Amino acid sequence: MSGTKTILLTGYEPFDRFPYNPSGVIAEALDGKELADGYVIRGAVLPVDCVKMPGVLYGLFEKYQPQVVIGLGLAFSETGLRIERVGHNWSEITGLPDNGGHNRPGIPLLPDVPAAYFSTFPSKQIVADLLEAGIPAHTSDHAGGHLCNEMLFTALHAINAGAWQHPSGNPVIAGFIHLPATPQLAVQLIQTEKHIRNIASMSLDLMQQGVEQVLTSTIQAV
Ligand code: PCA
Repeated sequence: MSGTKTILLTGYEPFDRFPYNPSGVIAEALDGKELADGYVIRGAVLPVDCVKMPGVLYGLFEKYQPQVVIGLGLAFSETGLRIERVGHNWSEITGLPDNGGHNRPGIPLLPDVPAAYFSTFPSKQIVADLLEAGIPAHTSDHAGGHLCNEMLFTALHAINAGAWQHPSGNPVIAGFIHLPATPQLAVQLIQTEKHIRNIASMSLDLMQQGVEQVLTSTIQAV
């Protein structure tokens, strides 16, 4: 179902050495939830595959025609909700390959387009509202070189290039949130990865409450 007041909320499937990804779990849990002012969340889980992901994301945009597009992803050593302000035209997947078996040495995502775009959600207000709600959060100007940055850059480029438009004519708002590990995931990694001795974590409930707060702060700015 699409509508003029749709928020597309994406998360990711498990990847790398993480058997669980809170971002996909939260995106699915919030699917169908109604927020203030008639906004409805459409949640979806993206593949951690640098070749397939952009096509899946474009398909979701076509299907839902959202006014707001927010991505979620796991940043396992993070200490709070990390509000990403910049999507870079860069892809660097070293170490373990993505779920499609791809590594990337460090290449532009798209040739002949800008090096970066700014997120368009109200990042400062979002952090202020999260802190006010008692949820640790901070802004970040680098979303990494993996699939999370690719999602943010792909969305911002599609909007800036005019490929993604909302029926109302209002610009589509986009941004990305990195999430910490859950306590369960932190324990699992400490037990199984020799070099990991401590990892910050946050309960899934608190993260989900934080994500809802981000969406509420964002629609107030539309
Ligand atoms: N986190 C990775 C990709 C998928 C995810 O959940 C990232 O931070 O890029």
